Amino acid sequence: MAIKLFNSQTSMFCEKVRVVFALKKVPYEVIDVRADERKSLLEYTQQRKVPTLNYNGECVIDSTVISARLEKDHPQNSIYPDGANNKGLCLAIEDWSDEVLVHANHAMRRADTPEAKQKAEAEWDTLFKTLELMYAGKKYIFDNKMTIADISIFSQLHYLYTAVKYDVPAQYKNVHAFLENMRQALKLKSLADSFDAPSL
Ligand SMILES: N[C@@H](CCC(=O)N[C@@H](CS)C(=O)NCC(=O)O)C(=O)O
Repeated sequence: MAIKLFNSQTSMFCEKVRVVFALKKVPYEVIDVRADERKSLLEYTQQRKVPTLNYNGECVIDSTVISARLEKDHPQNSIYPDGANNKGLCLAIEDWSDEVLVHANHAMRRADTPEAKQKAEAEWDTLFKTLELMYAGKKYIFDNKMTIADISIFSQLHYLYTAVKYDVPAQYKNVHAFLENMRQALKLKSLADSFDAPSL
């Protein structure tokens, strides 16, 4: 039985999972949920969220759970850093990115008045300052190893750039350097491209 990913090409959480699949070189089939307005997803799971996996017959929902599950069965090219302390920190950053950066993304995307835009920019500014410190003098959060923390952060920043069409201000040099490192590692021609490579 094949692994099937219920996918939306524009979802940041689906992109996160596609990167994990690619890093681990695990083959999978894509089911585009937009093709039938999520009908087959609803039939299979009784819920609307992607990414969802039909993992050899087992239903796995949520990018964090899917990533952990892939790691368990396919430990090659681990998405976690070495050591228990670093793994805990990595999981906390993954969660922060998935819950906090996504909120700022939604706020920016939905901002339809100058006041709302200003508020969303202020929210992002605080987050960029945090990210700028996280990436100071480092290629990835855990030095030279790309982990799920970087992948989660990248998928949110990439969504900000591509779907929300908001550029990271030039002053955040470490954030720009991180985006460029990820662009190269994921073999994207440009940051405007969505990541859909089957393997890296
Ligand atoms: N925490 C979940 C979030 C998933 C999520 O919010 N997916 C969005 C797309 S980015 C979705 O499918 N929303 C459709 C809906 O809620 O109806 C994860 O990490 O997978």
